[in-house]
Amino acid sequence: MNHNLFAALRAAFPSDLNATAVETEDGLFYSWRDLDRASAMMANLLTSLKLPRGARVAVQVEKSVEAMMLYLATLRAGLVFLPLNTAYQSAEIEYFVGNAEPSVVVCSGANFGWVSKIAFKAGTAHVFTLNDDRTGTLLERAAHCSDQHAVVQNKADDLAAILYTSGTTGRSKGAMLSHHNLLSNAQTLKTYWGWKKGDVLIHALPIFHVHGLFVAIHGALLNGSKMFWMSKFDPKLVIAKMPEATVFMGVPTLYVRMLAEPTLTKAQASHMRLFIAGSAPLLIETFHEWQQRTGHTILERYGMSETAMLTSNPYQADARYPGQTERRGGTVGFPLPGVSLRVQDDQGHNLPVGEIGGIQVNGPNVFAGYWRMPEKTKEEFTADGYFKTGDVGKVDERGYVVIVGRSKDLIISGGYNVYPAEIEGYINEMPGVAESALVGVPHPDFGEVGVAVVIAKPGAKVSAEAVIAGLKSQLANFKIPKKCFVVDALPRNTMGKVQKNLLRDQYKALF
Ligand code: MLC
Ligand code: AMP
Repeated sequence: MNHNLFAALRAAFPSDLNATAVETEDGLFYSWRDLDRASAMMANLLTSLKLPRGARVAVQVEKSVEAMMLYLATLRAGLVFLPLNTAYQSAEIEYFVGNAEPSVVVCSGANFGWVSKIAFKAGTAHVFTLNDDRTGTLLERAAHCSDQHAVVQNKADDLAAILYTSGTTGRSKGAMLSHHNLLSNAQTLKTYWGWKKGDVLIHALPIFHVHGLFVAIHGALLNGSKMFWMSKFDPKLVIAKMPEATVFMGVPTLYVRMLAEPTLTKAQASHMRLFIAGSAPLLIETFHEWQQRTGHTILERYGMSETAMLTSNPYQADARYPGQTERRGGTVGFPLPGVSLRVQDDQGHNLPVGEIGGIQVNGPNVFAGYWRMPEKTKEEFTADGYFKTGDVGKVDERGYVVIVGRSKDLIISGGYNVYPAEIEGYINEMPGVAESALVGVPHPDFGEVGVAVVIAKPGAKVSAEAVIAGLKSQLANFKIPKKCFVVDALPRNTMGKVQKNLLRDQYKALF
């Protein structure tokens, strides 16, 4: 049996290959045949490069249907897909490319100069360009390749993708996901979320993270469902498309922004079947407001780069899942079928219902480990094979999982992760800076944003503006603190450790 994820996705294409698979906001229509042929041509191009098994294809391009086809082509060719956030700048890309040593790098034409320099320095043999207007050397070269391609044979645990997720301390870690991790998760969600014939997905998320790349794309493809494809989230456009669609997936910020639109009404949303939220905590206010405005109850689910989806609120009462009847705001629902979830204290004891501790998981969706970091991998798993999520929560008396916080020092801003240690490292390198602390505070749009608190060296002058400007020149835009304060001292406990909880409290009403 071939465990290649693409084989399963391809098998789910509808029999009418001329039907529309993707419709874009610019009025372009792609048929299922287009997806099949273009991914075959790109796969043949990749195959012609004669890369070793397990070679990585690193991709930092603007969202486009062709970028999705490149993902499918990479799977098809049995290679490993490595998506990179378009906001990443040179220092970030240098690290990922240096660490993953991809054989192929695909970037936008506009970035070719600096990206190719980094890639060639790291030993990458092939750098292609792909733009969001159907141009670039990747498509030029693929145009000469055959549109027939036999899907490469893969074993269940062969790698399909590496997703970098920042480390609490030190540098980012590449989570290695296998064909089976991804396919088993997609199949589970297809059943659990009741995907059915005629479903149409509004795809408005970026395609370099789990949510937009795996949950959304695999969901639609495995169901043979059409997608409305938006290169960038636009609340007005999503609302305008609701009468022709049935499923939407978004991070909480997207729901907050749609609620600010007067066109969001019960009538406008009446054709929709399912609204799914995740990647960051959905405020209970947003959950209730959405119910009132649209008549729909958002289904919140919880996942990670290392595991894809872990828990979900129920779609509807179902005899197969006894007791899982309603979607409850403020919870992330039940462990998905096949996922085992437990809560442990710091000493490694399982905690009973209602008690708060570290969430640990096990299941066919849980990743194989971090790329070339066996020690880190070992640290993050328990002796009996459970992955420590770094999320803190409990299981309530009805079995719903509730996330109450994180033991990892992480800020989730508009669904993107920001690791304070990384930002603090950059600030501490700046002239005149003695020390810094980055804390997450509530924000009405992004849910949570970073605020930097900085101490200057004795006699040195440091301005908040200079700190922000210095970070902007080096880091992805979503990592930039929304405010910076230069102060005389940081609050410390008796051990001398900075008390971030006090800083969070001090700045909690800033936005
Ligand atoms: C943009 N900015 C952000 C930001 N996105 N700042 C903090 N957090 C973010 N998420 C910055 C911009 O650089 C800009 O700064 C300013 O904020 C305003 O930008 P904007 O035009 O309002 O932003 P926009 O382009 O509309 O993007 C907002 C967004 C986007 C919410 C649409 O961030 C987004 O698509 N988020 C989804 C992320 C996602 O897919 N996460 C899934 C992870 S998977 P300046 O200074 O340049 O003006 C995962 C697992 C799981 O977590 O469970 O799913
Ligand atoms: P990432 O590493 O980008 O995949 O982010 C994963 C993290 O996002 C998880 O460990 C959680 O902290 C957080 N997360 C995802 N979904 C939810 C949710 N529904 N509620 C709260 N936090 C979530």
